[in-house]
Amino acid sequence: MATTTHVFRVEGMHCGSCALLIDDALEDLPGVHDTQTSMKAGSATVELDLARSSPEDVIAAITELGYQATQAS
Ligand SMILES: [Cu+2]
Repeated sequence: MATTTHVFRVEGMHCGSCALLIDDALEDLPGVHDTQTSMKAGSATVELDLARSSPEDVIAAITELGYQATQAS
């Protein structure tokens, strides 16, 4: 299966646990192979199998936790 890397800008993180919380939630999404969320950078980098989840699904999962996410690349 093929994965592609997607970068999301995330607003509203205020500490390292916010980033861990987001990583945990994203790893539960089908088709997510790796995530790296950085509070410092205000971003989440996600290795995603687009056949199983879309960037919109990633945004929805982050939004559900109370943060604002937009796709950066
Ligand atoms: Cu926090």
